[in-house]
Amino acid sequence: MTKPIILRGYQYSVYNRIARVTLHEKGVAYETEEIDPFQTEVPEGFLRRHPFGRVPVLSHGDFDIYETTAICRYIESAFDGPRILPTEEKALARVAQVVSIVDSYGYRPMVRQVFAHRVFRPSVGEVGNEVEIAEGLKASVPVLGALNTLASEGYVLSGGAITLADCHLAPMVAYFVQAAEGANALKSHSALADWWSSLSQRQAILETDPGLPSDQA
Ligand SMILES: N[C@@H](CCC(=O)N[C@@H](CS)C(=O)NCC(=O)O)C(=O)O
Repeated sequence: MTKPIILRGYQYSVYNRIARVTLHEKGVAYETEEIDPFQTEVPEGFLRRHPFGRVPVLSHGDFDIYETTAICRYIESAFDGPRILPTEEKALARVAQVVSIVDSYGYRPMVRQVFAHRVFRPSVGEVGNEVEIAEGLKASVPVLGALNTLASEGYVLSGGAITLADCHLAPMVAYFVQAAEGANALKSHSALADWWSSLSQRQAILETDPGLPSDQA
């Protein structure tokens, strides 16, 4: 009997979407369980699966995995489907670099500061903080610059086969460009802007678009 595959996460989480994009690119069917980690009380049972109370967690039968990079690498090796990790060593190194840049330097300014304060909070009736937006934009510029350099070089993010670099970066850029300031900042990084203009039309990206809470009102 095939073991159930359940992605436990929050529909608006970029990390949850990274796992979803990866599952879609691999053509793996899965169920979802909605867990909002920003609630004051994360369900006790969920903390047993993720001791840090974040999302997502992927459950394959009784095997639980947390940390998105580990989840995506598991999806790559446990299931058939197109390869999303290159075998060539330089391309593989660039994939790891993009993932690490996004996690270490991109997520907070691009998502938690620019997108959250300019787009998400207003969509739930809250007022965004302009200082957070300005700081986030400033900190996003070197991140876009570094990613643009890697996209220009050609190993990743440049129109070749889809890799985990695309899956990891796409949800962050999808949110960032919903802020006018974010869209503007991307425009001046032409290799990265070209990458996004093409990738944003891919089925895996379109199918996993969570929209905004206000879309459901
Ligand atoms: N290192 C974690 C990061 C996951 C993460 O930060 N997820 C966010 C949602 S996008 C979260 O659960 N935040 C809850 C919180 O910060 O309390 C991973 O790679 O999975």
